[in-house]
Amino acid sequence: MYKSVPTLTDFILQEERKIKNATGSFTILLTQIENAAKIINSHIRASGLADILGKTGTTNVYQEEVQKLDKFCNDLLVNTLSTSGQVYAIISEELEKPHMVKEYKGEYIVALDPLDGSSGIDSNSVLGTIFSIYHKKGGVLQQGKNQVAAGYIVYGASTMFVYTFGRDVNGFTLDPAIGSFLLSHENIRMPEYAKTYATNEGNSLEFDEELNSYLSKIKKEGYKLRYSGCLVAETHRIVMQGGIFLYPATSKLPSGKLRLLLEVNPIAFLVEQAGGVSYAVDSSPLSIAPKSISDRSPFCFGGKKNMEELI
Ligand code: P6P
Repeated sequence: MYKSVPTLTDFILQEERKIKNATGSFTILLTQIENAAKIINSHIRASGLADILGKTGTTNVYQEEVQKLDKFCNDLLVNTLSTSGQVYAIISEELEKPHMVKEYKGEYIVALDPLDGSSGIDSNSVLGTIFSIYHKKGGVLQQGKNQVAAGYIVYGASTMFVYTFGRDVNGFTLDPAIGSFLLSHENIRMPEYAKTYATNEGNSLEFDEELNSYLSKIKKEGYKLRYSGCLVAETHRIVMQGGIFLYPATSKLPSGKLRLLLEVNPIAFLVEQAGGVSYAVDSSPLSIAPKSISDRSPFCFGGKKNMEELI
């Protein structure tokens, strides 16, 4: 008897059956994100061939150069989610203000980084998509602890869909032969301690003294540096193998660089569900009340013991 490995769709449906009076709305939403991820994956892997490489000549609200692939991914996700019938509003790194869905309004608000690490497109680096889902009743400026679900797609050696709906973290690997994400990493738990750190050492002249003394301490202890400039790539490595990530406030960026709603909160939510610890200024970023959709926050996360050592 062929024992089939659950697909992402099977898994979402079986989880839905555990929730009484579930309407299937969340299942449709997640499946639409999955569909968009498959299309993004095929474009990323073909981007060396199609004329989808390169810059659009425009910049986004964060004054970051918008690559053609960024725009493609954003437009695809916004269109897919807007027509899913499950979404009330979309917040995206590529949109100046929330996109309020006009027809087929749904119950959920989705915050997106459609293509994380896009500065690495032309160098064929690992890229990602980050998503964060809230109920609409709290509006677009909710604390990260209100998230219904959060996750990322990492376009690496293989393409994986990793997400949590607030209980545990599960990873699905795309099988290109059948075009389905298959459950490959059930209930992922982040290792409590590993001697690897990820930070942009190029900014260390702008780090505060305390942080620099922590960094020299761990270097003396033989930590390895692994840093790719793509939050999803760092997150996936640390979720799987342990370690610590730091993007602190610096003298040039006193609120840090990472976007609270689009990057910090979804990753923090997932990391904490995998048994890791996340930190903004003096506590988890999930309790920060956002003031605007473009809020930034200092952010560090890692294995429990790594974070105890830092804090
Ligand atoms: P830096 C990518 O642009 C991003 O938003 C995150 O994915 C990544 O962690 C960070 O910025 C990298 O920033 O300043 O080290 O290039």
